[in-house]
Amino acid sequence: MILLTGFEPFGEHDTNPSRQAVQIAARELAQRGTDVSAEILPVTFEGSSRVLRELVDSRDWELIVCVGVAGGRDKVSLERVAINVDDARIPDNDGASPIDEPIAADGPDAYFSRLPLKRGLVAIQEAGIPVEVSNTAGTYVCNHVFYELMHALRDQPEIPAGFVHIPVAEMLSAQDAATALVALVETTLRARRSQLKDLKVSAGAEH
Ligand code: PCA
Repeated sequence: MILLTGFEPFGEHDTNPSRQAVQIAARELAQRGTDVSAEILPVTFEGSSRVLRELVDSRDWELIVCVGVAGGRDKVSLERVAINVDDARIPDNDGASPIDEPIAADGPDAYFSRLPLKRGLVAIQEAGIPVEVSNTAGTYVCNHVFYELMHALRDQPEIPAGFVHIPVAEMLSAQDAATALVALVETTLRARRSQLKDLKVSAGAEH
């Protein structure tokens, strides 16, 4: 069973395309024989951690991908790294605005994604969807959830897990974002089942 999470709306966003994208992706993956649970997280530092940890602990997952929207981006962003800091640009949906606070006092400075990012990049390109590898997930609730996810799974290195930012719906439809997620999930499962290493494809960037 695979876990995909999206987020509720927040800030200036009346809807959050990550919610629709994970629901469409879950439906399409189910039609192709892969069981997926699509869950929605609150856009709060405290609540997202609590809900995510309960979900992670609720069963043995084969793969977990958390998804959020990134306002300024025009491509699907496969996030490479989660950093151990909250620095809120705007208050979360509880009104909380942590500034320069560690997410886990005893945790490492950062965790890397455990998704085969370059395989995902190529698979999503082949599906015709604009995509990049991103080296920052920001310092708001998405980075927070990404960090919490990897921290919760730190003793289960066999479970691939990571985070994807998608553009706003005006930039990329939820259907196209879902197509990208399906490609990422399927290529990750194939790589894991056949124990394939990630591809050596350059995706270096200045950001
Ligand atoms: N995007 C925000 C949090 C929730 C979401 O969808 C972020 O990028 O941090």
